[in-house]
Parts: sequence; structure tokens; C-alpha cells
Amino acid sequence: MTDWYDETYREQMRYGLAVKERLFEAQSEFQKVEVIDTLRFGRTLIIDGVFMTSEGDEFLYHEMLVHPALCTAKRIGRVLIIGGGDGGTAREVLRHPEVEQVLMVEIDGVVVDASKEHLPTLGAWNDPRLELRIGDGIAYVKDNDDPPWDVILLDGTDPVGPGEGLFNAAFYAGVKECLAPGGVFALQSESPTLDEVFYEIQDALGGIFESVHPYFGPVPLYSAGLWSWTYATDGADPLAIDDVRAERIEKASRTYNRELHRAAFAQPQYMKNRRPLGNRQESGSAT
Ligand code: SPD
Repeated sequence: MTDWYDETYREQMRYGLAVKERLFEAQSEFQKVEVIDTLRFGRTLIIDGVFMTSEGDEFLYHEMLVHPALCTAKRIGRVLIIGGGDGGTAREVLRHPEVEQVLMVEIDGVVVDASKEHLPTLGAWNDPRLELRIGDGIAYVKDNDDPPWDVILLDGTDPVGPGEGLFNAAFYAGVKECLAPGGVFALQSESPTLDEVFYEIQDALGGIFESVHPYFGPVPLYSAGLWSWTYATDGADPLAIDDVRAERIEKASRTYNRELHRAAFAQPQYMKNRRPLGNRQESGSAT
């Protein structure tokens, strides 16, 4: 009989994957961390019952979080990643030879260890430019004395549990303080099809940054169909693509290219009208 792993969304939807093997399960100080091997997507990381990333489609998420920012920011020597414990975001950042230093501040060492062991294709853990710090990204943004960062990337969970504090204006204001002038902040910003939180993120960023640009792409692992990332800045242009950087990345990327980069910023009418789909009245816990 098939072993199914179901993610439940607000007691309204279930999205299931057929399991080949359950590889890892641990309750960390912060959350329940699991890795399963699935028939469709291969090895899949799950946090608190929510699908985070899979070997089969992770490139769709990580390439689109990283390359629009890294192919347009004026400088990309210093890159800060908040979260990103599976390693996929750092791996994509480190594909840019102009990157000199990457600091990843991830709250949960269990996610990192499980990913290193069970999702080895996601990481570039041995790159000497990468420093991994197990700690709270919210506290880092508030308290650090490091020189400013050229690009800051936020790769977190949904806004529940330890990820919750990464979705508000106070945190975004702290991020801005850590950015170099003209720097770029790019973050995963949830689903525009199902979640009001997507619009709340845009509003919160809009109160902090001069220009805020959501962009979109599919991530089949996430039940909402369409996913979003957002590019926020006080001086960069999300469509001013550096052809040298982008061409180099395109040669080995699985989704990112310049046409997709430009197209990803187009918004359908339901989004311009701020209308997520379906019945949004019943809301239990968010995914
Ligand atoms: N609904 C799941 C959202 C997960 C976003 N972050 C994924 C982390 C991949 N590095």
C-alpha cells in the first residue's frame, strides 16, 4: 500500500506525495525536521509538516530567489543569507565568481545537518567563501556590527514558528540598515494565489524601501501552484541585467535566463486587484 505524506493547508486543502522511504525525523529545539524520499520529486525536506524543498524541483525556487538579485545588484561582493539551511540558496550565490564573502545565518543546525547528509546536491558547503553561523537571523539583523552587505537574501519557512518574525516591517527595517547603499534585498514572499500574506509583505516592504517588485514562478512542491519572491531596493533596478553575469549563469542554470527574469515581473489582473483565489474566510493555521 502506498505510504502518503500529506501537507495540510489551513484545514482547506491537502497536498500529498507518495513516499518511497522515510529517511530522517527529528524534533529540533525549534521545529520538526523530516526528510523523505518521494516517487515524484526525490528527496524532500519537510519542516513542521510543510514541504520545504525537494531534489526534483529545488532549482525552480533557489535560482529564482538568487539570480534576479545577483544579476542586477551594482555590487555582489558581500552577500548575507538569512535562513537557507538546506544550502540551495548559498550554492546558487556561490556560482557568481564576483561573490567574495557569503554569511549564512540559519537558526536551526538540525536543518543544516539533515540537508548535508540527505540532500547533498543542494549544498556547496565546502566553498571557502561561505561562513555558516547557527543563530537567529532576527537578532543578527538587529545587533550586528558587520560592514554593510551588497545583497541580502531571505530564505525562510512560512510565517509560522521561528519564521514568523521574518515577515514584518520591523525586521525589514533592520535588513535595510544592514544593506549597502543601492543594495538589494530579495526574499521568498509566499503564494500570491492563496495567501493574503503575500500582499501584507508587499505593503510592509513598501513602507521601508523606495521600490518593491514582486516576481513569480512555479514551484510544484508548494501546493499553491504559483510562488513569489520579492526584490526590494533603494537604488537598484530589477530589470537592469548585467549581461556578463547573467550569460555565465544561464550556461549552467536549469531555469534562470534573461527572458524568464524579465517575464517573471509581470503581474496578472487578480494580483493587481489584490484578490487571492477562492474562499479565504476560513483560516486555520497557515502553511
Ligand atoms: N510553503 C513552503 C515555503 C518554503 C519556503 N522556503 C523554502 C526553503 C528552500 N530553501
